[in-house]
Amino acid sequence: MRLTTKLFGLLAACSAFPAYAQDTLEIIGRPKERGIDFQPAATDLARDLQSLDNIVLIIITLISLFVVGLLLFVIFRFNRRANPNPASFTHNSPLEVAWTVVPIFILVFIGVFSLPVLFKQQEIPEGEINIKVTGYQWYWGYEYVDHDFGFDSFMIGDGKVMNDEVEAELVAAGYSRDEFLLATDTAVVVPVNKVVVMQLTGADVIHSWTIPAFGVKQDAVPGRLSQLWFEADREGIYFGQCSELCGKDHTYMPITVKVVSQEAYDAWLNGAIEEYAGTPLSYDVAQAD
Ligand SMILES: [Cu+2]
Repeated sequence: MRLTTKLFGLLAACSAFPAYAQDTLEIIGRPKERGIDFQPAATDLARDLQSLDNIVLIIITLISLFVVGLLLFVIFRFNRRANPNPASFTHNSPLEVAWTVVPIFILVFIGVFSLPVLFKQQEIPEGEINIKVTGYQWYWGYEYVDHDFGFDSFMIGDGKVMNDEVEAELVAAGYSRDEFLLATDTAVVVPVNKVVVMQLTGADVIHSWTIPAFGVKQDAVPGRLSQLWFEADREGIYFGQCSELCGKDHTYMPITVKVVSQEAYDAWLNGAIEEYAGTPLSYDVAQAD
């Protein structure tokens, strides 16, 4: 059993070269058991939306405390015993103006911080790396359109159950059994500190592509092309999961992104172009014509 497991692992390691151009990458973006905080931010987008979340958290905490305080005040000050003869007025114009205007100011205040973050996400810059992402039931397809090649990305462990064989596959791919349900056989590989633009679509139903540590999430809708962008500033492995309920195996179409150095990316790119028959880097379009 152990021998077959090892052989299987070796085979897996040999047959899927482009998936792991590097062995020493740290796993940064992944959910933590009992974790309630954000994953470590690896892009400005993620940092921006995490600080926006902190601002909103402070505001809603203050509002909640204020409302609870008011409720307690009314309960104790105006109960039947403390206040046997209730007032009979029904309107108080200054108060009504106040509870309309104050929330408007609060919302405008939040908007001042929120809208720039939204625009930054949605205004897509010129991409240094362009990748087309297609959501399928139930896996992801990636096309490196600059170099005319593409590949599909499946979760490691077809049977969706953890066993020795799956563990061997995970280990061969540079993961451990902890990454079961997160790691994929091939990964999106991108260089660090480069603007990556992704165009997304769905082949069958709506899926959604996300990497929480990058602060990006975008629906992949059949018949439409939507875009997202990110510029990761930390090398490492980042996981995400399809985030739009898309059928029975929705749970089993995770996303793996490897952010690597430019040298590692170039090496990976050359290997991938060879493996997936992409356009060689030296290919000169003018000469070909
Ligand atoms: Cu899904």
